[in-house]
Amino acid sequence: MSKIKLIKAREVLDSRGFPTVEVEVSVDDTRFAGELCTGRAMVPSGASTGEGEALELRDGDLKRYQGKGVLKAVKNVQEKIAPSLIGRDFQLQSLLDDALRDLDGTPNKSNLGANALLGVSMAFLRAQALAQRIPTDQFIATHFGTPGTTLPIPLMNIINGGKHADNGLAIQEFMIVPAGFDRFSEALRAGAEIFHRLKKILQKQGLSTGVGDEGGFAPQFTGAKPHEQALTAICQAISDSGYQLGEQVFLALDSAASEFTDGQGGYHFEGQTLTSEQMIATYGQWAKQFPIISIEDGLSEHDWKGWAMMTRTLGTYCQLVGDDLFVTNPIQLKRGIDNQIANAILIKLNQIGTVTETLETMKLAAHAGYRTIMSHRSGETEDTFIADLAVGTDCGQIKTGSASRTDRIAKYNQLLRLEERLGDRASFAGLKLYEKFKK
Ligand code: 2PG
Ligand code: MG
Repeated sequence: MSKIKLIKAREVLDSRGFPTVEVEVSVDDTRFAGELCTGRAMVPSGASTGEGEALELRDGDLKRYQGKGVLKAVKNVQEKIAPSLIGRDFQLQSLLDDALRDLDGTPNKSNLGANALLGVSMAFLRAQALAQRIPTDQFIATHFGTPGTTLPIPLMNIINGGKHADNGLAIQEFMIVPAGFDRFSEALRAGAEIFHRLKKILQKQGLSTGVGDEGGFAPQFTGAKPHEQALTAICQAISDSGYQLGEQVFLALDSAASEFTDGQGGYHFEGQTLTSEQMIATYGQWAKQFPIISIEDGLSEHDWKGWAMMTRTLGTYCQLVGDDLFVTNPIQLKRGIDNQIANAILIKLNQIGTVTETLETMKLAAHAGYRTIMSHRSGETEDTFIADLAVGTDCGQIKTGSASRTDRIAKYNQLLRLEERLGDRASFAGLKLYEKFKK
């Protein structure tokens, strides 16, 4: 690896128009003495965050960006991190990340901010890959010890609800899962075609086709069962596009259920307060009516008893994904594995704050037979790091929004480039990933 020469940070804007941290790390070029290789990275930001996430440092100065400025985090990079790292030669990404964690000194990065640390961590990785003339995804693959040739199944969030929209749907994400294809590019094409078809269906029903934070539609369904209306509209869009429902294209949900609890173990859902058992029964019923293959955060992050029940009840035929539940944290995941809670984990770099810890969590998941899904945040940027990370770790699934908004499409476009570059070596995760769950 090569010596760090420069670290620079700045405040930029994310897809919601709120500030976020961008970092540039420059290292010595391994081939040309005196030249530098510069890696740049931008940090995303969530809206429906898990309580156990690493701290995203915001200024709190209400005179700027409603308190959401990140100048403190930028200053921490420039004045606390840079002086201590510049001139050092970290032989491994993990050593750089250890140094960052030591500088911060807290378990949840609350001293310097996870947004400060993660920007440096990702930019350093990119700089090292550049210095060694290795594409970022392949550099990650070498580190992770995987082939780095699997293009992920896209979980495309085409109807947005919950905290990402303003339409009264409790459930945050209704995703299509185009898994039954030979290539990523074909799956993506199907996803985009279904998205466009859904627009026509919603228009016909007189519903709005404005999009939410992740580029999916955010219609205001007016019936008594708006969630079933959403699922029905999506199924129609899949069939009308000429794809086979439950053979080629499946459905997935992210309930983000922590957001609609009543604080006493109940769930506010379609005008009623439901128990955990009733929520599970609702999912079970839907899974009979619709080809739902994956449910994320189906219950609250505090409802571990409910989660155990849900895993026993639905876990044999459905991927059950812990997001707010596990917050990409190995300690939380270990607790889940030990108690047989969920069977998959959502992976978000900024929930834990460094690349190395993210990879550790993914390794732990893989060893326990849990699936891993690479994920964006609802507040994103044009940074495509997660596309490289998904391929570099062969994780098999990526959740990065709908077929609109450049912040989402940027990741899909990077995956198209990776598929092309890998050529014959590329494989698509495809149906085999869900073999276990197919009814
Ligand atoms: C989620 C994410 C991304 P947010 O809940 O999975 O879709 O949303 O970034 O708001 O936490
Ligand atoms: Mg989620």
